[in-house]
Amino acid sequence: MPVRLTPAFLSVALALSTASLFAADAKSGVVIYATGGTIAGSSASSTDTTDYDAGKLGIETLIKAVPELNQVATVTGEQLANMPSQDMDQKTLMKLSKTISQKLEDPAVHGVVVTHGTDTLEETAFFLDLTVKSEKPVVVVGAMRPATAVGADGPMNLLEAVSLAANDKANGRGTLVVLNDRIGSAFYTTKTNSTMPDTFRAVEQGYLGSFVGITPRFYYSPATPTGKRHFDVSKQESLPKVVILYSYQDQDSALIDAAIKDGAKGIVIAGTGNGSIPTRTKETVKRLMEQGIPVIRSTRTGSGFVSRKEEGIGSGFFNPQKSRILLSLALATGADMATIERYFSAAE
Ligand code: DAS
Repeated sequence: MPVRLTPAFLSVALALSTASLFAADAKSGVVIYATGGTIAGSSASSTDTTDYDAGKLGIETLIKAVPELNQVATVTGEQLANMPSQDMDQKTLMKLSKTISQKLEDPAVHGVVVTHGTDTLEETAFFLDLTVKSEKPVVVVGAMRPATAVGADGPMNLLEAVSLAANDKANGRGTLVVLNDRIGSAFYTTKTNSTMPDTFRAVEQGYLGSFVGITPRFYYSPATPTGKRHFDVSKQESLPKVVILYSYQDQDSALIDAAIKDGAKGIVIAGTGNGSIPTRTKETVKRLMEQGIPVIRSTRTGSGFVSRKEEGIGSGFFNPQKSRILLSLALATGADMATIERYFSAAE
């Protein structure tokens, strides 16, 4: 099945002929790091949007499919991995973060784009937001329909992501997420729907901006999320293991204990409501905290704040998957319990 080009790209080409709509500096250097996902997905059927293979097409194919990229920036691509994002691991994350940090020091590079599967895109984006220290834009982009599908969203998403990474207005905003014509902050954005193209949202915090044509339009001037920290992983080889356990009626402590036996150095519980957990598990959580093993109580509800807890630590605004990344980075950089509690409190 050929990668679909014609109809969508024709209209993009027409839009590009209106030069005044176009804010990006045509000479900006943008590096695309490809890691796989649906944006590089392929299927034998043009109507297959669920059972295709993610992470099949190489970065050259993705770039060639969107010749308009060259009008937005001087684009180069590098294949860092090619996997469905459920297989993303800390080794690749660390490599990505270190490679991007180094690359952004190059004055010829205005920004970088990371192509990624959407399933764990928010985790990688959050990790990069906390570990890459640069005023230059880092944009993480994916697609919900494979490149071979009717109405594939990947080519336009990629073009918008590169346009954003090439644009001065994206500077100083941390890592950004682009899908479905919208720009989100990696700090808050999460995947909210398993199959729909408008899946990425920050339920309470909203979007930072959107695209008009392929020009990014921000709603606000640059701001830093409250309580955002930087973690230097440049000398780090690996990250401590942190697991997520899902809470439900009848939950007991068996899996918490099993996780610790398996080498977990921290636990995140996707608690019910405001991070509540069954009474019978509280003693275990208390014991782990006393032993210096942090237990973060987040929420399985999909949004909202988890307040301070007597047993364990409330996750603040961080959902379970973001809590896992934050706790792992906190442990890797030697944070003590009080510091970890502060990281999750959403305080400055
Ligand atoms: N399995 C998905 C992944 O790679 C496909 C996608 O959404 O990109 O995350």
